[in-house]
Amino acid sequence: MNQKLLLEEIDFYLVTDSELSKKGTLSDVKAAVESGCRIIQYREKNKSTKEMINEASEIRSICRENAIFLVNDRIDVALAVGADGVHIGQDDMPIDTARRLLGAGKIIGLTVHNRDEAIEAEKNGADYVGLGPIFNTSTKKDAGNGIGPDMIREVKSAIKIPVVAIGGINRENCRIVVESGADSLVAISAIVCSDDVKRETKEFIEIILGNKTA
Ligand code: TZP
Ligand code: MG
Repeated sequence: MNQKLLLEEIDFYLVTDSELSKKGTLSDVKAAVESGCRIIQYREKNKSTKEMINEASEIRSICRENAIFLVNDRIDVALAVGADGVHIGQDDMPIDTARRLLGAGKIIGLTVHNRDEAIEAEKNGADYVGLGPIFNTSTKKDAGNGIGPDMIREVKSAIKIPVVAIGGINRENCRIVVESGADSLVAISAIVCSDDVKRETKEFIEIILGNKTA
């Protein structure tokens, strides 16, 4: 399977959060993949490297043929478990260094906040950009204020690689995100704080697909 081609077709993207999760990261990943989520980013800020490698290997197995599996920040963990790639931020390892370590076949996503950063990300070889926070969010303490959905259109018109929208997105406001041109969207708290991750994921996917084909 060519993961980079598949990336173009992704609609709903789950990022894990063990601090907010009601049922735990592995349970969230399993439920989301069973509901049709085809991209998972393992984002873990509190566990030891050993714990992360154990958990990431399990996620690798759950995703296997059904979902792309990326690791946030930790290129070493991604390499150790054979993940499909990484998601990095503006202050993490430079893209060209990450590319050298990972190889051409792996996916590298970069967080951007505006058009200029998105153009730079594409130029430096990112496979997609994560744009946000679209709305205010308390999930990422240093995310800053919401940039608003209009920024999605602005960034989309400037680059060719997929744009993944993130930050404060829930079932009520996700239509405007899709209508503004996002290729894919992330919801963290809306999913992992839910009592029924399976149902919540399905509902997001249905809304996104309904709006994409409308
Ligand atoms: N990066 C920008 S906003 C954010 C991250 C990781 C948090 C998104 O979480 P939520 O709960 O979907 O607002
Ligand atoms: Mg980071």
